[in-house]
Amino acid sequence: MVTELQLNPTRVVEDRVVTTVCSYCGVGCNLELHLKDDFIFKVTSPFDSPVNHGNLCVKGRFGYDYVYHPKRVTTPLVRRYLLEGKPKPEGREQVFAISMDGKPIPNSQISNDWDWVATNWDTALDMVAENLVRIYQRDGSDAMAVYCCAKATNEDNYLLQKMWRALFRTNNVDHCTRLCHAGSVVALQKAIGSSAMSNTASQVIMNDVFIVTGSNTGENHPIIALQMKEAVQKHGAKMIVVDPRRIDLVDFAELWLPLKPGTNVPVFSAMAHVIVKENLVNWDFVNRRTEGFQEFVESLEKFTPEYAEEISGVPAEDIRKAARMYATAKNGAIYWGMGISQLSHGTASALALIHLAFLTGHVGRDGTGLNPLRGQNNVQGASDMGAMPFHYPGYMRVDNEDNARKWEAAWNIEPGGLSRKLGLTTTEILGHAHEGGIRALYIMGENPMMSEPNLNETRKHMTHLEFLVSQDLFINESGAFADVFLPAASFAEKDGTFTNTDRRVQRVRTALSPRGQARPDWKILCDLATRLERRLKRGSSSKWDYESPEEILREMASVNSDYAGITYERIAKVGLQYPVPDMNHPGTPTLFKETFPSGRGKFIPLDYVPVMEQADDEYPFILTTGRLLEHWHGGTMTRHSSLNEAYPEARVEIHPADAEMHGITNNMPVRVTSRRGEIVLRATVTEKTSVGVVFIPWHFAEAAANLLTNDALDPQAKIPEFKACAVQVFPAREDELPNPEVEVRRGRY
Ligand SMILES: Nc1nc2c(c(=O)[nH]1)N[C@H]1C(S)=C(S)[C@@H](COP(=O)(O)OP(=O)(O)OC[C@H]3O[C@@H](n4cnc5c(=O)[nH]c(N)nc54)[C@H](O)[C@@H]3O)O[C@H]1N2
Ligand SMILES: Nc1nc2c(c(=O)[nH]1)N[C@H]1C(S)=C(S)[C@@H](COP(=O)(O)OP(=O)(O)OC[C@H]3O[C@@H](n4cnc5c(=O)[nH]c(N)nc54)[C@H](O)[C@@H]3O)O[C@H]1N2
Ligand code: SF4
Ligand SMILES: [Mo]
Repeated sequence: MVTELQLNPTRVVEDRVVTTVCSYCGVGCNLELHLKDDFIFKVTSPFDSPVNHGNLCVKGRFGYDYVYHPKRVTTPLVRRYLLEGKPKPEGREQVFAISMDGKPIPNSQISNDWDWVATNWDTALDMVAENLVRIYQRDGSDAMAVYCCAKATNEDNYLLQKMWRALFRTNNVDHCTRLCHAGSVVALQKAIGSSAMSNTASQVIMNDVFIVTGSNTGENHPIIALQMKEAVQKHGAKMIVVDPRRIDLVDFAELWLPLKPGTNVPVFSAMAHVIVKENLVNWDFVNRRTEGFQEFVESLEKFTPEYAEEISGVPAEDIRKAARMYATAKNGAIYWGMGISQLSHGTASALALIHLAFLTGHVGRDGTGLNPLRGQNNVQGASDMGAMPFHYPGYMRVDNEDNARKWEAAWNIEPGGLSRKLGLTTTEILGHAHEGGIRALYIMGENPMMSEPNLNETRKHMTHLEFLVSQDLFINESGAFADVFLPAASFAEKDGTFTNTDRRVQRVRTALSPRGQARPDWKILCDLATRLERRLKRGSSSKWDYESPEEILREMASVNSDYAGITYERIAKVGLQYPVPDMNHPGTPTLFKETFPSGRGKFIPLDYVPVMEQADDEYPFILTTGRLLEHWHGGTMTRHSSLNEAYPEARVEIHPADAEMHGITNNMPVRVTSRRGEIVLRATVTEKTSVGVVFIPWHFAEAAANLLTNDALDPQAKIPEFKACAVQVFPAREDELPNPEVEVRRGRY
């Protein structure tokens, strides 16, 4: 039946069509899942969707089949040693070598006590509750940490952070936003007091000039890229691309500034320098809406276009041109991504962009804006829900007494009960995994063993945890270290909401019954929290017996006014863009029309700080890592999907001039080494990358780019420098290439 449906989807008459939201990127495309016999045989999109107007990229259209993959885990799993009440065996370092079906790899010295054993929900949840409470009662709040999940719904994330804060009284709560737009978030918070995208993505057709920088929009936000191309081709807008790679948008750009990785601050500060020197400043905006201009202008003196050219390699004249184009536009806007934030000076890079908008007044009107393109389908929502160590839902600081009191009242907790101490970030949590530090970690839908930098270090940290729970669809590279695995329902098997990159809260709907015994995240969490509450025996208890996800959202919205006017009924067909302060409010497509949340926008003088690791004789290339259209992050979803056939193996991009010098030809296996690790993969010789820079996508476990990357952090945002480290590239032999069949789920460590 399945095969017939797959082969002839156009001839099948569906039983029903369920409207929902794509589970991949932050664009938040609306999907119609066409079902026959509990099977999705086709995906289309409504033409009247304001987000994607009937368009979908290859992931939305074809990438959902991970839902049916035979390796999805469909029963709770616990390690044999736990089930048999034995002490935890040695050899945690080896655990990752246990294959997906639970059988130890032959010849390994791994104890059978590490076997996964399938069990029922009651047993698994009791074991989780028992161990978490044991560790908490022994070591206190500082021993507990949780990773929330930007793939899961708002409701799932709200509950998980509530559970950690209310029950374990800690703010050690974070998620992948730390590895992503943390630099942009800190910069925007400092400069204007808000961190979401200011405008709506589809307003790009109202721009006459727009800058796209550090964003490979064509592969990573394809439907927004479609609108950018439309803006250029149908509406006469001029696009400026600032990116070291020749990404596909360059073909549509008026101007391309191919800067060296890590040189954003000099390039954008030089643009500011030109705007000031040539008096292209919007004085009315600067005077009315900003502060700190004078000191900022003094700091710009050194950033001449010639100085920026020397550092970045971008011709001074092109920097001048870009500055004039953006400053003299009627509606200018900036769209940015990871090439800005994932640097050890990510905060400064984002501030350099914010300054340009302040100088020109290109913010606070339709068709302008400061637009960090958010990555995961629900990273905006997870952040809004308080899945972060410094904030409750609604960006209410945890160290503010009034905020803490509000949430104590909402969660029925005694005054003073919630922790006022800032929690640890994702990039700090594993580093604190040792005696006297973090002992228990709960991971809902993340994969640090692929997504964190310097994986050889990360692996050591993982082995130092006393108790690890993984709640996911698959046993990913991190789940391989877990003590208990809880199988979650996928996006197609649950109800809830996702909030997309332009703050649009949209309905996610159940289309399928969960596979096997898998359960929606929110249900698992309600059940677990009830057990924890019972064991903790506190005087009062918070609410955990929710009937529906909507009840969860309403609880959150009763304290977080941004979501106050959002109900499932109101967003049944079209999502609402928050802030939606009351039930009659139509939503807010454009922010900051009158003022910024912090009042005036703050100019913050900057210095140029180079990337942490420079190319040298030993490691003569700069490695930059990023993404491919067909794949997603650590590959847990797309490598368990037919999309894997479209791009089955890891490849490193190298410029023809560099390839020739190092005796490398197209398709040749090469070994790439850094001070932290090495991988073997095939080379693609291409001018898409520039001289001295190699590019590796980080989707492939058997050649994991993060074995090479540097774990140096931005001191303010704590985001790692994923976009630049020094590497060497050597020719290698065919037989040194990893075999993905054997190694994909184990990783080559
Ligand atoms: N297909 C696909 N789509 C995705 C994802 C995925 O895994 N696969 N992930 C999602 C997520 S979570 C995110 S955060 C987004 C990320 O989307 P993007 O921000 O587009 O992500 P990247 O591919 O990491 O890199 C962005 C660009 O930064 C450039 N760059 C590198 N260094 C510098 C620099 O120093 N300065 C400048 N100005 N540019 C630089 C790179 O050349 C690249 O073009 O994508 C989302 N969409
Ligand atoms: N070198 C390098 N490293 C990077 C980056 C880079 O550009 N370069 N980018 C960084 C960025 S921007 C990001 S956002 C992070 C992402 O890092 P992670 O969030 O760690 O990566 P994902 O692979 O997206 O992990 C998502 C997991 O959620 C699971 N999942 C999917 N749906 C559900 C659900 O409904 N419920 C549950 N419980 N689980 C679910 C998936 O199976 C998968 O295992 O990586 C960062 N790492
Ligand atoms: S653009 Fe993003 S949201 Fe839209 S279909 Fe592609 S992955 Fe899904
Ligand atoms: Mo991201």
